[in-house]
Amino acid sequence: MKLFSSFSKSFFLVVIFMVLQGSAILNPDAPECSLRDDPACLGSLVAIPPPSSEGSCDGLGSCRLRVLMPEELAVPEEVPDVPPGQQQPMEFKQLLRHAGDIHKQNPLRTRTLMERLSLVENRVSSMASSLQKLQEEGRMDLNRLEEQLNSLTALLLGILSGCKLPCGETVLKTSLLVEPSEKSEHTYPRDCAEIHKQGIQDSGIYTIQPIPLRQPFEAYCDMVTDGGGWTVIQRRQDGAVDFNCTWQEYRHGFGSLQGEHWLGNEHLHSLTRLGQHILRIELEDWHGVKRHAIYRRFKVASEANKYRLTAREYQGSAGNALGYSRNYNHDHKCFTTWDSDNDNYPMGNCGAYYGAGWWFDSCLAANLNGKYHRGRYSGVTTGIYWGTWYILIDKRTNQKYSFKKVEMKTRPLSF
Ligand SMILES: [Ca+2]
Repeated sequence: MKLFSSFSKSFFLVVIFMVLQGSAILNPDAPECSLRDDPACLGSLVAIPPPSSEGSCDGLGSCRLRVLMPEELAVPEEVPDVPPGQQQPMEFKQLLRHAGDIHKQNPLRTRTLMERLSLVENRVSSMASSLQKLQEEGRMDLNRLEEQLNSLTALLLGILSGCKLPCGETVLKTSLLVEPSEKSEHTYPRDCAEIHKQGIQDSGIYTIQPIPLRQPFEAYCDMVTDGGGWTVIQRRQDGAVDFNCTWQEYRHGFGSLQGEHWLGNEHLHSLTRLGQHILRIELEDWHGVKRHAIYRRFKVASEANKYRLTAREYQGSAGNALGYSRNYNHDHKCFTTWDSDNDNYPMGNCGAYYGAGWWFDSCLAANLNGKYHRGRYSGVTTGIYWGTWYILIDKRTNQKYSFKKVEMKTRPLSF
């Protein structure tokens, strides 16, 4: 809840900040609005000082920001030229930096609060999609962004406190437009960690809702292991479920939450899209020996990005098979199934060859969605495999080893 609220709040504050600074930003979702080439577009973005009533705040559209904080609220007169080569979408940090440069280089002029708030309303949706895209691509550190934006809250409060009611009402209205999801439709806990924080410590199946307004779904919560609060995303234990499934099956999930299952790539994305999350992998061999692997940076991208895996900062006892070597590295790899080849192997489909959906490289140092063999087996390495614990091939017997039990689970890093 907190992270999502912060994210929504961040959108709002970012846009407020941009507008107050009077700086135009490139919006990758609105290419028709070329700040450099389109005079009409420029005109709509440049501040126009009011003809009279400066310093007053006596009604809608007449508030003067410079009455409150003249230095801080001064804005550049013109939208700056965009440096060659930077007309494509920029990272958010670059946008902020670019805005700072503008402020220093141009003459200053003010605009009314209502004009700025109007721009806020118009830009929220496109900014939201832009920032969401950056977040999904892992190019924006939400926590750092939140810190930066929190410092701007005082500025916004200063505006509100200095204006009469109509201004405040407009800001509140804009706020409602920006944060609809925060105020409703979040009827279930975000994940198992949130359930655990409510004092529930019994493992089992619960309904969770990582994203407000979207359909809630069920997941198995491990409330015991290492402090509990884990949302289980995969389990293997008896071979009851065939994991050689299609893209759509992996997308939605399959199996039984009580037993073997894959929670679903769409749900993995929902659970990990905002904030920082841990991936915990638990392995058990056929002698009852247990080991685990933890990745303190875990994320699954959207379907548009082929559910690309982020699995970094390993800890544990089973070895870092997901980051085995330069040539066998599952981090930052897309998901592949037999009917959707997104792997790094140009000569074929790793998913089809090894009979599993997984974040294949070219092809594997780990595959926990492989076929359920009972211990050792021969032939193609189709089993449940973790290359840093059991070697791929036993040189003595020429056999491979598959695990008895596997669980994959996630929870927020800040749990
Ligand atoms: Ca391929």
